[in-house]
Amino acid sequence: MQHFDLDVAFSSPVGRLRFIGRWPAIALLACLVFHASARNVWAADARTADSPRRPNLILLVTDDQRWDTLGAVGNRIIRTPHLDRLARQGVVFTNAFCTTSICATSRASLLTGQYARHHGIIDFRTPLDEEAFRNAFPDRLRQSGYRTAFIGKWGLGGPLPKQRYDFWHGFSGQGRYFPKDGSGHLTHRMGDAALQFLDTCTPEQPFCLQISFKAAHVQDRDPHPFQPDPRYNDLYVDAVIPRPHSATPEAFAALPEFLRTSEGRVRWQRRFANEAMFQQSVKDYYRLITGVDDVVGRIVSKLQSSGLDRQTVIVFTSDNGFFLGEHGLAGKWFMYEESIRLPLVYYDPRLPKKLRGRRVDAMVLNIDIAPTLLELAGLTPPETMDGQSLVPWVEQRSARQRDDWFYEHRFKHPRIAQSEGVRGRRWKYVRYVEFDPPYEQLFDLQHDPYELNDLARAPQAQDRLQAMRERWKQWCEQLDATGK
Ligand SMILES: [Ca+2]
Repeated sequence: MQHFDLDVAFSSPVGRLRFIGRWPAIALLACLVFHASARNVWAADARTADSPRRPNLILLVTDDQRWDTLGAVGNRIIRTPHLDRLARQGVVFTNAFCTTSICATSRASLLTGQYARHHGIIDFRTPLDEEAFRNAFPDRLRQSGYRTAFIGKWGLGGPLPKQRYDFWHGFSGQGRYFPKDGSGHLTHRMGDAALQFLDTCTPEQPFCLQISFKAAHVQDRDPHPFQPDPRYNDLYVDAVIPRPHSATPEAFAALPEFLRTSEGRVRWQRRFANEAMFQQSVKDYYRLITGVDDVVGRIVSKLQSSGLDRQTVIVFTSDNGFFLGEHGLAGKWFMYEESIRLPLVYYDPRLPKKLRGRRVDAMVLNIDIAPTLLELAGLTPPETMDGQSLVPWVEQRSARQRDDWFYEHRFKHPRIAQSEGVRGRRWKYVRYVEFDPPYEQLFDLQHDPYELNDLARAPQAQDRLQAMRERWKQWCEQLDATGK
């Protein structure tokens, strides 16, 4: 601050006149020379010390990690000490959701800040088009001077966009936890790549690093679906994972037939069909997440040792949730809470103490991440973005509370019924759009948080059903009117 005050004294007319009145001409000349050099010194200082400097950004995205698999949100079995520490020193969003619960679509939403209806990615083959890339956060940040990096599962179709990043260590498709060359578990190797990138970072240029972990996604078409690093084999061996409240034959029997015969049930048979399978699958799923947590620890240590920690914001989330046997199902896709809720930890070392260690219960979405990163970088999100920045929630500035939001899942699969819906704070409306007439569900989340009692055909709920149906229609019209 002293520097700043001195600079003002020299710059202001009053300050100059005072000097001219007292000093001879030679002293005035010396003063002006000093003035010019002082301005440069103070300006350089301001860039590094008083933090008008833009923060580094790290976005960590896990795969298929459900919202409640962090110690920080009350899971007493899973071990995630490094993420828990970030949560204690940061902000946890306890009502975070994806607008589409499947890898490719949700990742496109993370990049572009858009609903699927707007970015148009509903399968694993279609790439983002050039305009979508240009409006996505990595391009915007790079164009504004950030050094950008991507590590891990790209998850979208088309050629890998290596040239759009300054540092690229991504892969297409699903990847393998254990590569044929025996070079170690994929999560650990992604951690190595992250440290390699951080080694090349300096305080002079802000960076944005996105790591998209494969964990805790299953290894598809493998007899052993959850494949953690053997170093975690001793973890959780004595734990007994409690069966989820809605993982009952009655809950399964209450589903419509197209869900009872869905891909969710096919995969349930392979993972959760009996108690031993359930314990094994969930423990391995937890081990995969603990592996990610260790990488988070390595990244935080590296930031500290390289002096970048005080200027680096870390946002941790997942692309979608995951059933662990609820309703007799596995996988995701459908609009049940287990499938659509995300973990979301936000850590900003620059936050004052009074803003740390808080929980925000406002409904926030995967489409909010991109505008958040842009706001942190001092950029205005492009008009294409549907989401809204999380920064006002974090800084306790006035933020617009969502009353509801739109869900859509239009991936074409013979055993995954396409759905749309509206998720309000209390009411959830689901519409399986391929049936004629559409099959609807209505849940009162306040009185039925496990979604065991579908009210869509209950006489007393018909007014509410009609209101939610109208809301769904309004959302469709609004999004169709603003999209391409
Ligand atoms: Ca996923």
